[in-house]
Amino acid sequence: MDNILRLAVQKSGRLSEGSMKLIRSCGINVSNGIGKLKAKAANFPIEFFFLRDDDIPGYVADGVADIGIVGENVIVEKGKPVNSVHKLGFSKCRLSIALEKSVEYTGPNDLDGMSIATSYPNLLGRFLEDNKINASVHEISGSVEIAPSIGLAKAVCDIVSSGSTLFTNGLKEVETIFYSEAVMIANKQLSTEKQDILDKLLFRIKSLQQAKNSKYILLNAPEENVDEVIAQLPGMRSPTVLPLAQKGWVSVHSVINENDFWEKIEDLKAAGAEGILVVPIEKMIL
Ligand code: PRT
Ligand code: ZN
Repeated sequence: MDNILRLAVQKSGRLSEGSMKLIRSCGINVSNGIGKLKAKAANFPIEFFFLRDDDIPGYVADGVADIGIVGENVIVEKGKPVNSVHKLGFSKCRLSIALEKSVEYTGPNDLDGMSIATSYPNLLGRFLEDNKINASVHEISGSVEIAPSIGLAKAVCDIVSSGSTLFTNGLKEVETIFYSEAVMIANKQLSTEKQDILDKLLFRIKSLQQAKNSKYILLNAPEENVDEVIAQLPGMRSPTVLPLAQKGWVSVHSVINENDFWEKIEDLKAAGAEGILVVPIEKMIL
C-alpha cells in the first residue's frame, strides 16, 4: 500500500484538536467520528489512525503507521528510532521540576538526595545525570502534582503550560528541563511514493506556517514619496504600485512580517502613507 500515507494522531487529548485543525487547514477532508479507530481522507492519499499519544512513536518506528503527530516530550522520552521531520507550533509546553512553595531552592544541587515523582523518568534521568545530581525517581503515570501532598515524593517533574496546576497544588516551578511542541515524525524507511505524499503534505503545512506570520499591507502614499515607502516594504519580490484616481497619489501593496509592522509604521506615516490596511494571509507559496 505505497499509494497511501498512514498518519497516527492522538485520539483524544491535548494534541487532537491541533492535529486535526492543521490537517483540515491543509484542505484535507476527514471525519474523525467518536470511537473510530481509522478514517480515510476524501481528497488526499492519507489514512488516519487515532491512538493514545504514548503509542504513536512506537507505531511509527515499527512501520504500522508511516508518520505521526506527537509532542517532542513523548518522542524523546520513548526514544524510539523515528525521524522528527517538522515542528508544528502547537501544544507548546515545558517539562519542569517543582517543589512545595515553602521549600527553599537555590539551584540544582538542592535536589541532591530528594525523591522526585514523574511520568518522564528518561528525560528527568538525563537532567539529573548532566547535573550530577543523586535523586531517587518515582515513576507514576498520572496526577504527578499531588505527590508531595500525599507524601510520595518531595519534588515533581511534570509538564507545565499555564502553571495553574502547580499553583493550585501549592507548588513552585524551580527548573525547566525540556521545551516541547507538537512535531511531525516519520518512519525511517519510507518508500519513495510515501515520501512524495509526505512532501506534498509538508509543503501545505509550511505554506500555512509562512502565512501565519505574514500580513498583506495596502496603503496610499504621495507619488513623490513612493521610494521612501517602498524601502520599508520589500515584499516577496517587490511591492505593487498602482495609480490612484487622484493625481499624484499611488496605492502600494506588499507583504510584511507582522512583528516588523509596528516598527515600520512611524516611518511609513512620516513618508506620507495613509489609509493603511493590514489583512491576514491564508496561504503563502514562496
Ligand atoms: O490519552 P493519551 O495518552 O493520548 O493522552 P495524555 O493524557 O497522555 O496526554 P495529553 O492529552 O494530556 O497531552 C498530550 C501532549 O500535549 C503532551 O505529551 C504534551 O506534549 C502536550 N501538552 C501541552 C500537555 C500540556 N500542554 C499540559 N498542560 N500535556 C499535559 N499537560 C498537563 C500536565 O501534565 C499537567 O497535568 O496539564 C497540566 C498542566 O497544565 P497547566 O496549564 O496547569 O500548567
Ligand atoms: Zn499519553
